[in-house]
Amino acid sequence: MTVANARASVNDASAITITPQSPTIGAVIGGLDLSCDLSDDATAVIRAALLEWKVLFFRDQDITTEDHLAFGRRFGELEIHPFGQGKSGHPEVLAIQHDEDSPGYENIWHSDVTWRLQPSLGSVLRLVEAPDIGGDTLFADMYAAYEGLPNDIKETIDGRVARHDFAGFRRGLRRRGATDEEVAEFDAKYPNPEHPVVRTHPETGRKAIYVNRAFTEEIVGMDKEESDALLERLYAQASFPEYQVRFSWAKNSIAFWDNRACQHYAVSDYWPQRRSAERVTVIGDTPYYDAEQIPVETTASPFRGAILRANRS
Ligand SMILES: O=C(O)CCC(=O)C(=O)O
Ligand SMILES: [Fe+2]
Repeated sequence: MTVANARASVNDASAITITPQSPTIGAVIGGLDLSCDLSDDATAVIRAALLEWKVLFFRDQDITTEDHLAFGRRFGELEIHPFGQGKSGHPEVLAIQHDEDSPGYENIWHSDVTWRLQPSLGSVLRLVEAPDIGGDTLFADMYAAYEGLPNDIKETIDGRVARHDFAGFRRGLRRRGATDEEVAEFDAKYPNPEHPVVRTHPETGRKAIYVNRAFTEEIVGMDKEESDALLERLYAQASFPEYQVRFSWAKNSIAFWDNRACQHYAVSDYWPQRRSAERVTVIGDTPYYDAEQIPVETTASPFRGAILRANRS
């Protein structure tokens, strides 16, 4: 992979291989060199694979920051994270670094930035420095998690909305000495959005659980006890291995996930080793619930696993 003539050649769709990593979620993509541009056809194949497998993995992508940004932009406009650390000179590149002095904290099931009115479509994360061992990331198929719920819970949550907040980041602001006025500015800029508890995916029409332990505060219109108990039950869905895939990173591995269809959990088991990653994030649309939208057929759907123990009475 040479950088000098990096954008001279183009990836063609015919070379792409897609290797599933579990029955419903995760596929390794081969045949692409992301230091080269994607043709329109190749972009369409990757987009379709993302919709089908919810998270795509790429290996050995020794690419520049420009290449990383160019790949992300093939799928939409990129966001700037208001609280995270941007890479110097590249505000759309979020630097996620952990070491002895800064242990990983993304070890909580979540979908990114659901405290935004328009949470991201997806993220493209590239590992820049891998620990010797550990530091895997798990992804959970939230369509399968929804499909695996007992009918009475589905009936209770369909059409409901939940309130989201950036509470963890607000605590971080306060720790770093932000004034009340500064915090109030962020509160005004990112007012608590209400998103559907069950989200209809805008491209597949499939239904996914769209509450997460990191950013969801409460289900609107329920008393607190009832809302807390129901949220706990929904959060538990992401934790079942039947809905998951686990990715072991190496330097220059990339994961591209659909934030509307899956949640992720970065295992924080490598401390005090160093792990360093860079993320570009594609802006998404306003989440909605539409009971009538007809889901598209995919080979990876629907979830056909055994009934989970949690559903047995
Ligand atoms: O470091 C990782 O593997 C994932 C961290 C994370 O939650 C993210 O990049 O959104
Ligand atoms: Fe995340």
